[in-house]
Amino acid sequence: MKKKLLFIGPPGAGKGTQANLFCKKYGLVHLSTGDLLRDEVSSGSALGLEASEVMNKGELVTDELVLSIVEGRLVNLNKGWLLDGFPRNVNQANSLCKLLEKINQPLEAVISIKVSDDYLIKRLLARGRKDDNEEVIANRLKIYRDKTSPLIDLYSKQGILVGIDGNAEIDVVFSCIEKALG
Ligand code: B4P
Repeated sequence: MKKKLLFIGPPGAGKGTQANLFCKKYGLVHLSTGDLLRDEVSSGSALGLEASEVMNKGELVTDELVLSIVEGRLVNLNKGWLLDGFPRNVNQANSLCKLLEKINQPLEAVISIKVSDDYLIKRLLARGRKDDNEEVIANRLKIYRDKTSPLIDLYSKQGILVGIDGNAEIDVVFSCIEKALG
C-alpha cells in the first residue's frame, strides 16, 4: 500500500471524508489544511481571525500561512502521511516539491476525486458549514477550476495521478481508492 499520498478534488468532493477513513484504516497521519486552518480560527488567534475572513468568502488563504502550517508537520513523519486540501495552486505545489526533496520523502500517489458540480453543490448545502452557501460555493468552485485543477495535469505528467469517480456512495468510493493504492 502506498503511504505518501495527496488527495485532490473540488470542494465537497469528499477529500476529507475519504482521507479520514483511509488514515484510520492504514495508520497514516492526516494533514488537512482546511481542518488545521479551522483549528486556528477556533483558537481565536490573530492568524485565525485573518484566515476566517478569507475562508468565509471562499478564497484561498495566503501560501505563506498554509506553508508554515504544513512544513513543521511533515518533518519527522516516517510512517506515512496523507495531504488533504494542499497544495491548492501551482506555487504551493512547487513549494511542496522542494520540501519533499529536502526531507527525501517523494509523493507516491495523487488521488484525484471527481464529482459533478450538481452533486457537489447539493452535498455542501446539506453540510451547511459557514462557507457552504450558494454564493461562496460558486466562488470556491471557480477558484478550484482556475487555481487547483492545473495540478491534475502536473501530477498526471509525473505518472503518479489516479482519477477516482467520487459520485458514488462513500464506501464505494473508498473501495476504489484502496484498489488504486494497493
Ligand atoms: P477544505 O476544508 O479542504 O474543504 P472542502 O474542499 O470544502 O471539502 P472536502 O472535499 O474535504 O469535502 P468533505 O469530505 O468534507 O477547505 C475549506 C477552505 O479552507 C478553503 O475554501 C480555503 O479557504 C481554505 N484552505 C484549505 N486548504 C487551503 C490551502 N492549501 N491554501 C489556501 N487555502 C486553503 O465532504 C463534503 C460533504 O459531502 C460532507 O458533508 C460529506 O459528508 C459529504 N460527502 C462526502 N463524500 C460523499 C459521498 N460519496 N456521498 C455523499 N456525501 C458525501
